[in-house]
Amino acid sequence: MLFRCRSRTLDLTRPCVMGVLNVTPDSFSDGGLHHERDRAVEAALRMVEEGAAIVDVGGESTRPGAAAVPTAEELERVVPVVETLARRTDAVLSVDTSNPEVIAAALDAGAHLVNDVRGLRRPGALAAAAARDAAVCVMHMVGEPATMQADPQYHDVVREVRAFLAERVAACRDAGIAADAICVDPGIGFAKTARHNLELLRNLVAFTDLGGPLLVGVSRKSLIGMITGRPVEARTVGSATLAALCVERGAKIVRAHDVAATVDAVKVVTALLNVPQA
Ligand code: 7PJ
Repeated sequence: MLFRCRSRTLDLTRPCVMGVLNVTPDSFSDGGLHHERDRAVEAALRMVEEGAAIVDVGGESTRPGAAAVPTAEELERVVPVVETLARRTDAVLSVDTSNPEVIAAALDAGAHLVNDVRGLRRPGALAAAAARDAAVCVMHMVGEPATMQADPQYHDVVREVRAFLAERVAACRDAGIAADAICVDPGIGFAKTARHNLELLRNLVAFTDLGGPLLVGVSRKSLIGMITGRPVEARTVGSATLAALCVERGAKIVRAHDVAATVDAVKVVTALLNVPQA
């Protein structure tokens, strides 16, 4: 299965890891935008060395309850980092944004893939991606990050998330995005209770026939914290284990903070999946 991301093509016969690069003030603690950018670039290059096929650059926190970031600030964080990385690595560069101006600017700076937790539903988002022949990841979420965890309710979470993703894939196709440039994501932790998340993960195979590769992000999420009782900085093993199980259930891209550990986990599962049957 080939995933076309503008000038890059990923062969997802072997599942891959998308490394998470947060370029937000809270993630790179101390002073100065320059310093912050340099650290982000170094962190991204390290992830590529550790085996990440994709680096997901995000300038807006989409964690539950997070505040919105003004466009100018998001541009200032994301664009220079993408520009530098486009020169310094062959990895696929993804931009984690819902903002049409940021989508356009990041793609013009050399990004290949738009990863939008809002499923490219903001006016102009789809057009900005399509006009630049970008690849897209459509993720399921209901509402906005600030309020999404208030009281999520579904009658049948698997069916509803699946229907949403099918509709978003159709919208992307209608906007002119090629079928082999679209991936789908059930959005673990986005407007979902722990039970919803577990139900989706158990039935992940239901999302493998939507026409594009399946991407899943579980890394360090509160679901892992709930299961293991561990704080965010001690969730590597839980996250990598769950990522491996996602791959076993059909995920082709796993989004992760701890790239080296996740790459190993994915390699182990992939080896088992590829054992020739006698
Ligand atoms: C996801 C994401 C995810 C995709 C975030 C966090 C929250 N993009 N962006 N899928 N999560 N496609 O990393 O905890 O699950 S931000």
